[in-house]
Amino acid sequence: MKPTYSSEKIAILGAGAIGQLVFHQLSRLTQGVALILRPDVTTSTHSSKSTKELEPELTFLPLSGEAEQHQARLIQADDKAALKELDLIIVCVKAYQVQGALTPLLAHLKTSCHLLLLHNGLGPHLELTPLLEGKGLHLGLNLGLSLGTTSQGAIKQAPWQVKQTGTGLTQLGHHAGTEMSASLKQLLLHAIPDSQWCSPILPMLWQKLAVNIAINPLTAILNSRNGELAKPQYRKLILALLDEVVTVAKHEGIELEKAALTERVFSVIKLTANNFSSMHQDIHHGRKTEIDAINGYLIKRAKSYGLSTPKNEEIVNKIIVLESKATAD
Ligand code: KPL
Repeated sequence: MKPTYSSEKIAILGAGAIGQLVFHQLSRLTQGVALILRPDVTTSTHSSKSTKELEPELTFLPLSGEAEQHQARLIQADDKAALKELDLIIVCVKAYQVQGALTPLLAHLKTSCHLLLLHNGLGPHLELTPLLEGKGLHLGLNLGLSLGTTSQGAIKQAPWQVKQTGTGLTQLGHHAGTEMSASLKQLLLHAIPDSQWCSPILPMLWQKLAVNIAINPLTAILNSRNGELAKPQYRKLILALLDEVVTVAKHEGIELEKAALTERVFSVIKLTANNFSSMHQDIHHGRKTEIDAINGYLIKRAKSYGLSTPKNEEIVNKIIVLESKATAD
């Protein structure tokens, strides 16, 4: 018999491909998972006055098996009563959108609400931790913050339709404030295939960061699929980027093993050889990239220790040029 988790009130902030994928995975086990309409975005789906009453049917096309439909409850960002009830908000917006999307909600959350950030790259947790602690103390809040990373793949085919494009490991773990309740952890780990709770979580996020540092910008610069990076002429540059990651991580108290990291990067290149990385796609579609939260994050952390990261700086500068051309077109 399927376990039920009816008492937990969960909402997802950011109805992109990963947000909707996680929505469906949770909705298989529990009813009433909500989507919070982002306060910093108005789209045609979000702008109608009647959205408060809307409960759209979302469609999920899993990798195998029949299409599934789950009904979502939409929560407006100013619906204080609905926000106050939430036990968990899973934040699935891009790293550079986290603060803008989350800050207006914080004052309306209940004392024990928990936040889980699930985005590529790192950085928002550093801005958020003092904000949460500050807000918490001031408002008597006791929020908790968990962080995660997922290698699952999905694409959004219509505003309320996602197709799963790949399976992959999801790693979640505690970062600050109150720990997530055991029942919420259990629900997440049952709902998301191939997911694990990691303690500590930061070393896992740094390993994923290293993969993104090595693959994403290079594929955008070369205008290539991930598999191109398996060619011997790119190995030296990839190793140099990873050297800088290992050095900065060490200053953060995180030991990354260079050989294992290199093996992981080349294994991802091989396993995703036919894919276009998310940064390649951002440049291709004229969107802002996540470079600030990926190679940019490494550079920022390096500077705080007086370290230099010339290879990563070179790469970031190239992406900035590409990004400004792409977004100007
Ligand atoms: O996470 C990725 C991304 O594109 O953002 C990788 C692992 C590089 C797969 O494309």
